[in-house]
Amino acid sequence: MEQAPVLLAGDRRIALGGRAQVMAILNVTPDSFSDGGELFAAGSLSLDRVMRRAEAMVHAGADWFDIGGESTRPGAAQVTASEEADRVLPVVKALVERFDLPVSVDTSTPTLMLAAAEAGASMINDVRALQRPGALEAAAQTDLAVCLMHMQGQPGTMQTAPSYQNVCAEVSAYLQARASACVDAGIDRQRILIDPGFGFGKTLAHNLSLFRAVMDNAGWPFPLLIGVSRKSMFGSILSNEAARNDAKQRLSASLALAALAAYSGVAMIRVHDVRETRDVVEVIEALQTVGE
Ligand code: 7PJ
Repeated sequence: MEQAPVLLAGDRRIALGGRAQVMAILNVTPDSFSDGGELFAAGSLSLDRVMRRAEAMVHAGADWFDIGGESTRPGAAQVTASEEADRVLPVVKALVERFDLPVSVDTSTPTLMLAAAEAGASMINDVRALQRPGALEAAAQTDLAVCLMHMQGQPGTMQTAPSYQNVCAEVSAYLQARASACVDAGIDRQRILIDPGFGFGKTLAHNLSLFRAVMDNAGWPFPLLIGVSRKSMFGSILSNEAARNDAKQRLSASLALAALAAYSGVAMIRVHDVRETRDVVEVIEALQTVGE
């Protein structure tokens, strides 16, 4: 019999295959495109504001936190490893102390991966799929789960001229190769999630083709994490002027894809709007578990 899918994340064993997990985005950057700087007061990060936001997210039904200290928005200022760690680590420590939710750290920085593990984090979420020198080795030294995301190019320039022969085949092959590198480095297969990286070096057509491949469950080699919340692809699709110009006006669009992703069996959905997404995934779960 096939084993029930599970995600190993530190000392947690998280059952997959049921309701899609809701990962709550907590950006601790001053310049995020969708919730830029709200957690800052007088120019510096307010731990108090972060914890109040986190508490609201727990009440709203979050299953995970995802903490990011580097903005990957095109044109965002580069952050040094020590600035990134100064933003992220106090938050990870405070969240682990206060809540029972697993904490993911959105980073490509090997020293921060190790420090986050030490601080009690459960997952490394790397938009560069552990390609920075030392990142694979750092992740392998921990027992955290890893999310490997596909990106073409670098954040500053990735949207200039994205180009693929066959976007789905290329993204899938890349993620398979990065997962194999992880397994070769000693990372248990059950610690790995993969993510097509919506909006990271992709045109609207690329994003839509990839999402169709998610819906078709087209032989993805590992459980999927999906991040489409408030992304600019919706700005290009929608006729609604407000949503075209303002990321916060893209809730319904984000929920439409959250529903389809959940119905397609993705393991985790990374979102800003926790309550609304949790409602969606619970309805989908009811639909999928109803008796004959
Ligand atoms: C993603 C992410 C995503 C994963 C960001 C934003 C930009 N990590 N970090 N997947 N996006 N795994 O939230 O719009 O799509 S930052």
